[in-house]
Amino acid sequence: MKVSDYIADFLYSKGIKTIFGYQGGMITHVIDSIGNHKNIDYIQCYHEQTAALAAEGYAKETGNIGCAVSSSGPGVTNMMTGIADAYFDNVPVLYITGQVNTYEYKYDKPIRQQGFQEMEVASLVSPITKYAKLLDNAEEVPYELEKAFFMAFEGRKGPVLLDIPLNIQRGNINPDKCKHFQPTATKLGVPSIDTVLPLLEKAQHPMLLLGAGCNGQIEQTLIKELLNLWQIPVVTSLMGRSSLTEDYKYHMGMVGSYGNRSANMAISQADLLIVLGSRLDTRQTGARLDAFIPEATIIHVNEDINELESHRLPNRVKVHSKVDSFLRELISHLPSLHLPEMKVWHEFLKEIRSKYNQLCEITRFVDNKAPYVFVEALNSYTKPGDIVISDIGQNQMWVAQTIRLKDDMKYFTSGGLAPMGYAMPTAIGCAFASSAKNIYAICGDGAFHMSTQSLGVISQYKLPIKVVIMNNNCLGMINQFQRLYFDSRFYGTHPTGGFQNPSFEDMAKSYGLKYYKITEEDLTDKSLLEEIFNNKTCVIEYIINGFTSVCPKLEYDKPLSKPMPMLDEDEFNRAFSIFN
Ligand SMILES: Cc1ncc(C[n+]2csc(CCOP(=O)(O)OP(=O)(O)O)c2C)c(N)n1
Ligand SMILES: [Mg+2]
Repeated sequence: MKVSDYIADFLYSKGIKTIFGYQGGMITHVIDSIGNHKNIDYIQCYHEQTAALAAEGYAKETGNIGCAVSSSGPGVTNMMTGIADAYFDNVPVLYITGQVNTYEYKYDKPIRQQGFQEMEVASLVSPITKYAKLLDNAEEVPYELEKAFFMAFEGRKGPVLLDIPLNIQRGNINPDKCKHFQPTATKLGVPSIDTVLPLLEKAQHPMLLLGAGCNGQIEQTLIKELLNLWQIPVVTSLMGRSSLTEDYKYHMGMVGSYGNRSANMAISQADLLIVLGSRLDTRQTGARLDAFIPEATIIHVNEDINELESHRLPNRVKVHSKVDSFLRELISHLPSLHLPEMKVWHEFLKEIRSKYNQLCEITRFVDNKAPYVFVEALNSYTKPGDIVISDIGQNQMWVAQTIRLKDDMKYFTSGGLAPMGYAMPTAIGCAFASSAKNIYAICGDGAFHMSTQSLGVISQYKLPIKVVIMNNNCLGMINQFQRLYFDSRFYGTHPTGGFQNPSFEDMAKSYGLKYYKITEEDLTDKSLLEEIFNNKTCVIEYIINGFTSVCPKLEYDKPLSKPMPMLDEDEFNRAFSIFN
């Protein structure tokens, strides 16, 4: 059997029905076999970065593995942004890269390159993959595919890469005679939570922090079950943002450097924080680790032992466990626990939620409200089951702070690598993976410009994607930084600093896409918005005049409870007076 046909069959047997990629000489056999496979669609993505991120979107949406392919050399370097993104955000993706023929490959020769577009790949991507291998022996292909697939899901999920020379792709094997991989799963057993239970019984102000590890269906169901039994207040991380809808009474919002003020104020009063499936990075704790609930105990639940052991926060009880196993254990023990009542704690939180939620924040503190008003308007048009994806920059935080989730709605963004140009490719992957009727890809003008070739795929397949350009005519996130720390010298971020956008209207139209240009005034025109949001596929350019800010935003040396703009001391102290 031809190796490339075997690869296509294998991918289909693992439930992969769409594969994203970009053509090139060294991957032609693999793409030919995928294209010829009657049950797999090959999607030419017009940029390898688009393909790599689309495969991630596909994996996130299906809960299965995604797959992207590219040719050697520049094809691989273009894919690396997506590979790194999948690595930092724990997304299982199999990347298959073409390589020059084994007889052209330089191996250990002390030269830079022997074959045209040859590049050593496995070592290059090893820090951003869970497993990466050059397959220079056709007989090993079955074993390595099985191993790579296994590795992508083993423990903390992530990307894997197989680099396959052209002559191996076109070679032949007898799969029955090849070696196969025998997985030896290091399954995490049931966690011992005996040490944790007395902490729960002692806590007057317990709180739950939901991270990326809570986004799965199973975890979400268990969390709801837990909250039915125990009304413990909740905050989420950016990546755990869609693990719980905001209608839960004690959902305090998103925590962190750009978190909601309500969440950051609430968490500061917790005496016990149960962190589920989050690595507690500095975007959540703020850079002042010493000021992050120093008196509280943190129960840190994570399946990655290295995250538990390497973290710099001292006041943690480490629980090496998958989130679902921990939750099951916790739920089973709850009825026998004597948990302190939370009347005062709940009262305080209700007050904080009513005074410092994001809508209050916008009304009180945001000068240029236009971006937030748009997200608010979007909240009235999104429907259960929709997918909202935000890019990177201010737009990401406007959405994360303000979007309201409805049942089965998902919100995706990039947390670790945060590459501009994330939203449209990810939306493409989601569109091929799901039956969601509405997918919103919300981009900044900078990021849109950086990933415009994605419009080609969106238009070609008439994907149910509404692309929103939050056009503040600058690289807003960096521009806000320059206003804060660089005396408003706007190099590279603003028209006064040499930054210029093309006509997005012409761009959208050149791809044959329906295009709308709207401003804040148009947001009150219900029939116009109905018309726009009723489009299956379109580009919406939302013009934002003037400088824009994310609010609240934590300044570098401040504790989490005091984001900018800071409340005056009196008001701040009054907010916590219930405890005095
Ligand atoms: C590929 C890449 N380059 C640079 C950055 C650094 N960066 C983060 S946000 C940002 C500005 C984004 O501008 P825009 O897309 O217009 O979004 P806005 O902040 O204005 O909403 C930049 C340059 C990045 N995250 N990714
Ligand atoms: Mg911008």
